[in-house]
Amino acid sequence: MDAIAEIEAAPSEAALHEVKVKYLGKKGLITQQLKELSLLPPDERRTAGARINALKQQLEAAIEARKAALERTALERQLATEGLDVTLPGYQFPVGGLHLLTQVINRVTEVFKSMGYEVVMGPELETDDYNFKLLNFPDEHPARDTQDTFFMTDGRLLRTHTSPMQVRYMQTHRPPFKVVVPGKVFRNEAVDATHEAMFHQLEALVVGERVTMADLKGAIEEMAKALFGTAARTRLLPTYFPFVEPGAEFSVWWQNPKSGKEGWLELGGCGMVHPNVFKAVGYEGVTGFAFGFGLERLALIPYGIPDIRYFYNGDLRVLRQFRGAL
Ligand code: FA5
Repeated sequence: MDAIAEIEAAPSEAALHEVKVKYLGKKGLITQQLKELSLLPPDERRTAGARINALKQQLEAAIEARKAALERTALERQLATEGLDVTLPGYQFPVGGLHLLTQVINRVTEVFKSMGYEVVMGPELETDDYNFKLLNFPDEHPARDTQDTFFMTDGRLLRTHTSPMQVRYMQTHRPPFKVVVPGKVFRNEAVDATHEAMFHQLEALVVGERVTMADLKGAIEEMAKALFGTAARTRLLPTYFPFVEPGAEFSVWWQNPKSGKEGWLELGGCGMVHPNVFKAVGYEGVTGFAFGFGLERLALIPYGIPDIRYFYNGDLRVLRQFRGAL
């Protein structure tokens, strides 16, 4: 059998090694021939040497090729027996998610950002001045009773609404501007299915020259359409808040696409900024509107959540249902 055929037929790496030793080892046939070159006359030596060297290289290349082939077959055999079984069940890694309320807050602030509003935050611990007095709630005014809260011994209180940020923002900025303030608010409430002692509001304030009630209605309408679809409708009913004049409560008409249930969803209060509030911050020659509403309300009804307390009792069976809801 010639050497190349012998190499190509070697059934294993060990057999291939033996063939290699037989030809190229210290006492191998090729090595032997190279040693015997010196016995030849000089003119034959050169051609014989070239021939033997070429043969040697040929054999070396064949050995390398055979080695690679043997390795490949071994790997294939190993994969066939030890390969991954992709039908086995994988490991489940728990994945967290944003709380439904966080998702709602993010979504609503995105809507306002897209309408050119700036988003700012304010302190939850407030003074009586910011929460009431500068918003035109005089001392002893009965409107204060609608928003009872928790007081610190130094007279500060947990804010009952996000409206104090109207005053704080106006004191530090010049009009025109459009701003929204999301955040936590607190009230001394008898807690029930629709009232919590801690909840969230979003306040909007727009001030400039010739800002009108039509702009207010337009802003609420745009928000409703962005949140509930282009068929959404809004309604304003006159009501009283000391810091706006005229004042209104606003609702959106809302329809659940799944259950078909529909109705007016009362969201919050709104109105034109009261002249006394502008006076308190030293603004002249401008008008403005403000509105504020409960973010839990906004999430409760559309998602069919029957009780506001589900937002805060940490029951994962409830919260998991709203992972990535928006
Ligand atoms: C206010 O808080 C005014 N600051 C709103 C406002 C802003 C009027 C700007 C005019 C201009 P009211 O007390 O009605 O208003 O509360 C607004 C909304 O907060 C309510 O419509 C409701 O959606 C939500 N809300 C009020 N109390 C609770 C509560 N205890 N639990 C959950 N949500 C509440």
